[in-house]
Amino acid sequence: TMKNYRLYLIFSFIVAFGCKDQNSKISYDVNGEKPNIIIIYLDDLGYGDLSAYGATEIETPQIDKLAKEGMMFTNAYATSATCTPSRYALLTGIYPWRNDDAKILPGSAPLLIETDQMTVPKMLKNEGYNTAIVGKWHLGLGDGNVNWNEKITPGPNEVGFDYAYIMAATQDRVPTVYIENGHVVGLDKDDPIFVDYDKNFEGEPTGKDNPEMLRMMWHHGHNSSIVNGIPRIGYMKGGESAKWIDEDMADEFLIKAKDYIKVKSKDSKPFFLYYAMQQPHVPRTPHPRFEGKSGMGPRGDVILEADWCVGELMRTLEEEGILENTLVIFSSDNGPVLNDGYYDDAVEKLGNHRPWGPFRGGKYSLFEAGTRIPFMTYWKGKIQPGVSDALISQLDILSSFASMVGSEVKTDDSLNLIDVLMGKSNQGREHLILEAISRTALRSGNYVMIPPYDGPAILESVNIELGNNSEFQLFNITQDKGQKNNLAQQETELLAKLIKRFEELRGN
Ligand code: NG6
Ligand code: CA
Repeated sequence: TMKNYRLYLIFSFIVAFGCKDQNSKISYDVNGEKPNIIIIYLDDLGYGDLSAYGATEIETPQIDKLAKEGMMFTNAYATSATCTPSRYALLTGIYPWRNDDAKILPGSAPLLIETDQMTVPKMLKNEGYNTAIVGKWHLGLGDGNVNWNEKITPGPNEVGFDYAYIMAATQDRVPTVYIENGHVVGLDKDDPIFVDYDKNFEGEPTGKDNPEMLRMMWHHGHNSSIVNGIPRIGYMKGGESAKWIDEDMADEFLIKAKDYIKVKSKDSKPFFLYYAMQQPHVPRTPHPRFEGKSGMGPRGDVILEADWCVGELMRTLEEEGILENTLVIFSSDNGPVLNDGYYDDAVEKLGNHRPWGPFRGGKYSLFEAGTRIPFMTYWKGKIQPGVSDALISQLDILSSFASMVGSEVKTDDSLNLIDVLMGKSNQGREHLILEAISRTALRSGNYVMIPPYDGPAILESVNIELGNNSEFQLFNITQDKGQKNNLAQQETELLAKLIKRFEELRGN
């Protein structure tokens, strides 16, 4: 009767559309389309740091625009809770825990990516792209014995970037110089640079011994060489004329990124730009234009600065007439931290701001805020505005971009989720391995399973819960975002299933 008929209709509807989704490509027909691609990547920006993601104490209108006019992802992950492993996986499509060397690197570390390894820029280059990185590298340079006064190689140019304008590691690590295609910018041959991560150079002041020279005080670590009154990690000597000015770094990277876009937008080739910004990583050094603007101290100020930079970059795309021909991805390399080694008021002036959003933990943590980050895709005219809760990882960028541009490249770890990125499908991953300082956990469906780990519950220096526990932890992350309710004792069957899956995925 009527009721049966209705059921029949619903049933046929499910059959028709359910099957279609699986078998045929009703979704975004990529057709090897080759738009320009820009990845805007922030450093330590938390899920809760943007007004689009619910922040009420800070306004980020430019980045919000990407979220509101593009697809905003609420279940997207960085591949690790720290920078080097996260960036390694972003560029290679390989889980960072497969590589024992993918840990936070000193500024003197050798190149982490093999020169014969596939990378996002290499894949795109093979498909006719011009490729560039502007900003933070932190994936090692050279062979472990770099002479900073000669051509520094191998580096980004050898793993797929046609153009590279980078800082070697982090803003708090030496050498504090820009490197353009392997050459230290502005270096005076008569004042060579030396870098050492073990011992100081004779007669050089340090943050530890010369506090009178500091304009930013160190809290933990960060007490080696002093550059611009800021104590750093590692020792450095010479290279005076090449040293960057911290307050100008945002402008410097922005200018290089804009210049690259302006030149390449006139080319027949498409381009790929990896714009790896330094904010809000320490030391937080806003340009005076942004100083005091957030009322939250330097951490808030540099987020406002980054927001402005993103607006300028987008304006450049518009002025060059390539907004409708450019796919922009915005994200962050890991979760947020307040005090990451300097006294800079990040804790004191936080007020009601919650950089970690509704989640537990932060940078370094296996809890959710370590790797759950803001992530959005924007492509004017091609991506319809929307919010997606599909499970997706930055790991998936390699295979997804490859499929978009008609390349065969993929890895086992990196899934082709181009339809999800384009907002045409909500079928994300079923599961994902999360990583934080070489420990791993499993996200599967609505659940997160964290196996037992030794080690402190809290990393005291930064005041962040690491996720370590002597017991298994199991959370329904959809309902229990703050990971307050450990279900491991009651959901024993589910736990066993997830442990098994975790072990299969990890291969042990
Ligand atoms: C840590 C630093 C921290 C930051 C981090 C790297 C100390 C005590 N702490 O070792 O300040 O530089 O490394 O951050 O030195 S990341 O975002 O590049 O992973
Ligand atoms: Ca980082």
